[in-house]
Amino acid sequence: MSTNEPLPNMTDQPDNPAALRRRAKQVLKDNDRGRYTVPNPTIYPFQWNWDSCFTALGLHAIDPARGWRELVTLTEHQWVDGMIPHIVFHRDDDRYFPGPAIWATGHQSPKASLGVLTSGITQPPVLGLVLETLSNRSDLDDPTLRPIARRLVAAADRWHRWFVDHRDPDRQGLVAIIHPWEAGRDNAADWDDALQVVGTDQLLPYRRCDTEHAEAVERPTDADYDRFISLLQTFRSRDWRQSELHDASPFRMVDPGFNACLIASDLALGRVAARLGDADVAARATRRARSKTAALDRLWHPGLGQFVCWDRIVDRRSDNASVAGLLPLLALSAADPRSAMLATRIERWMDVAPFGLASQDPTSKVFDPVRYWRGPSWLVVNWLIVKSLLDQGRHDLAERLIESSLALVATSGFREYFDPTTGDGLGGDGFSWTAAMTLEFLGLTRQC
Ligand code: 9WN
Repeated sequence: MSTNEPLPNMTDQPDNPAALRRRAKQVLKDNDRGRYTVPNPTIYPFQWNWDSCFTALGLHAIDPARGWRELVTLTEHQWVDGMIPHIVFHRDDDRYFPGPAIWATGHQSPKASLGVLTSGITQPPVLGLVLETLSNRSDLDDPTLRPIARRLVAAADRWHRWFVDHRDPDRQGLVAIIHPWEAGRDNAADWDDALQVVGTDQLLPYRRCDTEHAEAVERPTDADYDRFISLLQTFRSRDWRQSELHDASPFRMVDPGFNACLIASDLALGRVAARLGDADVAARATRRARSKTAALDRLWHPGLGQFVCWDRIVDRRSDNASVAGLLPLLALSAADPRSAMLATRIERWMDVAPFGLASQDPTSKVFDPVRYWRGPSWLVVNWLIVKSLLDQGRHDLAERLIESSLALVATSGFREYFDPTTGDGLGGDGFSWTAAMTLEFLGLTRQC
């Protein structure tokens, strides 16, 4: 698809949605390992935290019980301290680096004694959001489903409490990530300055595998990887004692997108807990969401008209405009004047880079349309933005993003991410979360 070609309009092509739906379901079936789904069989042969949550939405459309099962499997590997890890290594597979032997987290999750190990960091908390979406599509009075939903509510509540204890130990109001992989936006330009101070002198030799499966120019650089692995080594040297890692980490970043997911998930969790009659969790989750929403003010950048990261190491606000700074639209009310400003930003970005929503301001100097999280468009982020726009009553803009996301998949396939200036597919193919989001968007086209 080139920049000059018009976007295929899905509603004008009645045959396409059905074909796309069939193909999306097939991708999910291919990547289904029974109790969990791999994001992609070659590049990512394990279970990833936020991938699984988004994928559960697509699985639910095929088989509701299987959708719920995906979330249950993920939470079965919750650590005893409450963290839900970012990767669960269900099977041996040496196609991914770093594997379980490098993480060496050992005993921390209840299933570790059965040989199923995990990574030692977490990922964006979208479990609450997904839990509510599935709950709204299900009968929570069903005696089989009710205990499952209650169990997931309890797991999400424990995880969200863990965030406060371990990622905001000084109670500043927002949580910090201690590794770029936690944001799920590995090489975002948001961390460029902060990663400079992450030392690599003690780095043990390693060999990355990702560039064997995907184009190197579409992946993080070797310099990025050195920092990723150096941070991992720092945490491993502390035997993954989470209570120490925040203060020990040379990388502590308050990410508006990550915090927005946590706030939105807490609000969603509160509503599901209330439906299930769990007043304590409902009150706790709502309280957490309110205080974090107030704390977001500190991340507002008036000059840019959007939110930005805060580097907790140097106590400084960033000037970089990434898509993370648009995600607080999930947490703000429509009456908040910043909501309209964020919607305007989204519109402007899409005017410049019309294929989905760019992950970095397409007018910024560091924008790179193909290098992973420094510009490309990701369907899961588009879904979060669409959800926030619908909640804000901006159906026009939501519809535009849905249409362009569907056009991307129709033309370029179920790729990991897409060039927002050309619509070309990038990274891996046959991606679970891209397929799941396609099913979501196809469902939403009927509602807009
Ligand atoms: C590290 C699985 C994951 C996604 C992340 C994405 C990428 C891993 C990697 O793949 O990260 O966690 O090795 O590149 O950045 O968002 O969850 O799809």
